[in-house]
Amino acid sequence: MITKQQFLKIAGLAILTIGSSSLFAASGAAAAGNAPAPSADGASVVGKVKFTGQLPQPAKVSMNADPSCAKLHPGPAVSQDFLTGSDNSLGNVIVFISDGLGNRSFDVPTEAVTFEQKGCEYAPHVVAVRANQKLKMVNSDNTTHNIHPLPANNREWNKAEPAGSTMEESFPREEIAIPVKCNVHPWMKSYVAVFKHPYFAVTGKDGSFQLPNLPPGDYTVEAWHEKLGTMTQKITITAGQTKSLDFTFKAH
Ligand SMILES: [Cu+2]
Repeated sequence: MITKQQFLKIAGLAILTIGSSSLFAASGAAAAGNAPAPSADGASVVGKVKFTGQLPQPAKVSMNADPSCAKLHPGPAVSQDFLTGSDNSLGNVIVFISDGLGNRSFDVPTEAVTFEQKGCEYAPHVVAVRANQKLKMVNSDNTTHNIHPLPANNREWNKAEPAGSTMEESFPREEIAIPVKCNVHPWMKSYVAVFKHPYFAVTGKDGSFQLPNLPPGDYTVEAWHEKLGTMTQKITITAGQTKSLDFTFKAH
């Protein structure tokens, strides 16, 4: 049995040996941010996000207002704000370096990050991109959706997207995170986080994350959850070191 994280690690190492950083970035985009090119003294922060206490049960979502959506869900659809796994692990958390990178600048990946509307839900529910990186929005449904980001630090826009179509947009400024809604289907909500650097990850339901290829230094690492807020921890890492760091959110 091999976990997704182990797979990504192995895949990353395999690609490292053939020396292609662009392939690594493409394969790691969903789970590990846009991994920067490996460097000899690169350090890593790895860990897990958990919660204590009792989280609310995921709210049931009625899609009856649009029968084409409702028929895609034989069972009840549920909101994705609390994605949990066994062992109190917490998904849909963005873990990122919030301070310590100084004035370093990083090339923007040429690959787009895909953000899908499928079953009248956004997939993934929380997506992260780099500033000025293309966000490719795909409507895989047989109904018209509408994508309406409500940013505080970027330009607001609001576009209808016909069934089966694709469009691209980008956000020029860092913002963690921009709420996105669909004006056609009021239950559709998601978040897009925009980073000016590549050191971020969005947890899956197993709560695990990794921030690879960090230059040695002193950093603040932040974890963000749409309902539970943010937590920060300070770390110092030396060249080549792998440091473990866990975050535990209190349910309230
Ligand atoms: Cu919609």
